[in-house]
Amino acid sequence: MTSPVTIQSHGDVAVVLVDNPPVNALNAAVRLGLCDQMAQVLADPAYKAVVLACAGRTFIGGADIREFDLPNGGGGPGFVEINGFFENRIKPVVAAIHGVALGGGLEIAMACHFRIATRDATFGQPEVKLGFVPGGGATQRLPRAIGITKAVEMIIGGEPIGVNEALGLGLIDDLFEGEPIAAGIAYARKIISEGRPFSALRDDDSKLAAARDNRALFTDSVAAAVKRTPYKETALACAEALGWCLDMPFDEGIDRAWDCFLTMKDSEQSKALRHVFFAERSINKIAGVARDTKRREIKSVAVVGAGTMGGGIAMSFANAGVSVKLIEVGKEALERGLATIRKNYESTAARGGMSKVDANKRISLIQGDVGLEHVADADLIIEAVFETMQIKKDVFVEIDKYAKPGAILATNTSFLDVNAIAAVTRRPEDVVGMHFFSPANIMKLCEIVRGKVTAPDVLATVSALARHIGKVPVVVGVSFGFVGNRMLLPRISQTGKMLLEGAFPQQIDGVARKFGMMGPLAMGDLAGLDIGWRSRKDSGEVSPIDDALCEAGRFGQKTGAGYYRYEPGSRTPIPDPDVEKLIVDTSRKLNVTRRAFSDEEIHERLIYPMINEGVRILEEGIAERASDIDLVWIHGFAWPIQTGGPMHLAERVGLTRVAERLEHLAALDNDNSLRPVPLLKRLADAGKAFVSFK
Ligand code: 3H9
Repeated sequence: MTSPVTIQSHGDVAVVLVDNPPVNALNAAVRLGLCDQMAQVLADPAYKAVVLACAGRTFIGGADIREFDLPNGGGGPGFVEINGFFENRIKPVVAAIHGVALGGGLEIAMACHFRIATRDATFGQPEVKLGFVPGGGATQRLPRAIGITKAVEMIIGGEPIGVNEALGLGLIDDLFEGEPIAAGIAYARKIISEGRPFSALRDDDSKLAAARDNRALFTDSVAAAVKRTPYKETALACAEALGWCLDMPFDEGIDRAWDCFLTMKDSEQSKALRHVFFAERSINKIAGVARDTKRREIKSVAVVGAGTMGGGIAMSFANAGVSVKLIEVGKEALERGLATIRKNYESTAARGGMSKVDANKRISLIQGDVGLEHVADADLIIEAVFETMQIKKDVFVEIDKYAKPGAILATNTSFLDVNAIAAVTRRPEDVVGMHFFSPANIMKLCEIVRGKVTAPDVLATVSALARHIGKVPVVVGVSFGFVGNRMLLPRISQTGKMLLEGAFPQQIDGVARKFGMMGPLAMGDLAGLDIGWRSRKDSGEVSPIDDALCEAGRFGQKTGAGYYRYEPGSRTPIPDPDVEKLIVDTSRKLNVTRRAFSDEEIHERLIYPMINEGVRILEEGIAERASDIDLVWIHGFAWPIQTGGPMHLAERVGLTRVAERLEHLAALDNDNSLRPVPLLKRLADAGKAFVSFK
């Protein structure tokens, strides 16, 4: 088998070239190839210097994450051995970097004596986002390269930096234009001709001196970085490993960090985060849409409806630097919408969340117009009007009248039938759902709802555009509530039932919070209880506790009281004895005997019926993959990413156990709707995973 690592001989310079598309990940073959080829070039007296470069679109994107689940990590040499070759004291080694140098990629580059890069290169240690500390030496070399404070920021923050910063910090030595191989050779020749001394970061503690003298430099930067990250547990482990570079010899720090990496990569949390990493890549593969599908050109975007959702959607575009037109049917509604947007940006700027200049720039990217005829020049029109079928249909008839041929007509409906909306137009193939989640300028999810006849290029175009504005586009099918809201319904029903039968809001929310999510009742208060109440009045449905709260004028945060009470100006929910009384009275009125709920039962009732609905969604083909459902919940409902989403969690708990507990709940409540759906039973009985279902 040919090795993905080869040697190119250029006189007295050897180029060690990695060619392992798509991102030159360090799998076992690459690691072995690096060791073999480096051993060879170091031993060959013909070479005075070595260049490490990569073929394809990027330098090394990191360790091959797919190998982490293999026995023995896929085999092959480890990082200590590989880095030893690059860090040799025999010949200078230049890393010529283009694209990204991430994780193990940057770690190998730091073992080289010199690093040069193209202007568009980026450098980072994203391991924290995968649930482990960097294992290939970054915790010991990065602080020696750029100082401990910045190293803490990069390793705990996990965000990459660009070349200007890297150059300023001394992470790289120079920039180059053009091809990495030619540039690497030229740089190596310069070193040889100048007889430039070379040394390894392991031998240079100069940038550690300040923090060794004043520990607070380290501890303060750790405290600030840990405060900002959602990955607290891993961040603390990274901090501990970084501290070793101040306290112990280099080799000991390297060995301990490696051991720490090995343990952490096998944790449930890391498995879940890796699942999310691959889930986020797999959404690019849409059934029936070829990867090279030609996308429509989107030069101008219009959002119809300047309410909360419309405004949030417009802000999402402006935040990504894309100009957008906000359209209303009346001047007053438009002005109110634009004023809210302005206020949002100004208050973010006042809090220090962005500069005033930036806020003004974003405000100026949103232009308002009155009248639906103004959609005429838009390539994409996103409707975000009131959630009523007749209103949506009326608006689509109008949009269809004015929109130019080839324009994409998207609806932001959160529940309604996209096919019925498409059917009122003369171009149903151009109609698609783009379901943003509230607050639309913050939440990353966008459910791309595929209608019966939505054209493949429409799906490809809106998915790419959503990605361009920083959203996570998940293609879903038409169904009441699509994926996210449909799965929310069983949770709402279980929550109402538990309240009526014996639990109080703070207990239910406490269980959800412990799991890592906002409590469903505090969330209800935030969203406003009156919205559901009004629509139940129209439909004749009842939700006894919610209805009783609304009848008492408790609409949630907006009235200072809902499931909780709120001090003026505060969003902190405070348990309220009046609510407990109202709940107990409602139970009594309905002759429901109250009982105690254990936290475990609450947890199961909140989560397992949702999972059951998720499996039904999968079985019906409304979601293409179980991992798509996980992304919907992580990016649309702030589901704790560390658990990998509801479907991943179900697999880790065991599908058999989930099915058994659902049977138990169904029997307890005498409620067949809680019984495990056939696919769940089938997979559980066969010991199979969701991925086996097609
Ligand atoms: C690490 O290095 C640990 C160290 O401390 C060492 C410890 C000893 N492995 O994102 P894309 C696949 S941990 C395996 O669409 P882009 C990806 O799944 C690692 N596969 O492209 C996709 O496959 P497919 C630290 C990987 O241009 C294809 O490549 N490194 C890996 O938008 C294209 O990916 C990271 O966390 C990988 N490491 O972005 C970096 N990376 O086509 C993770 C990618 O079948 N990677 N794939 O769907 C990234 O951030 C982006 O992929 C990158 C390219 C910026 C590199």
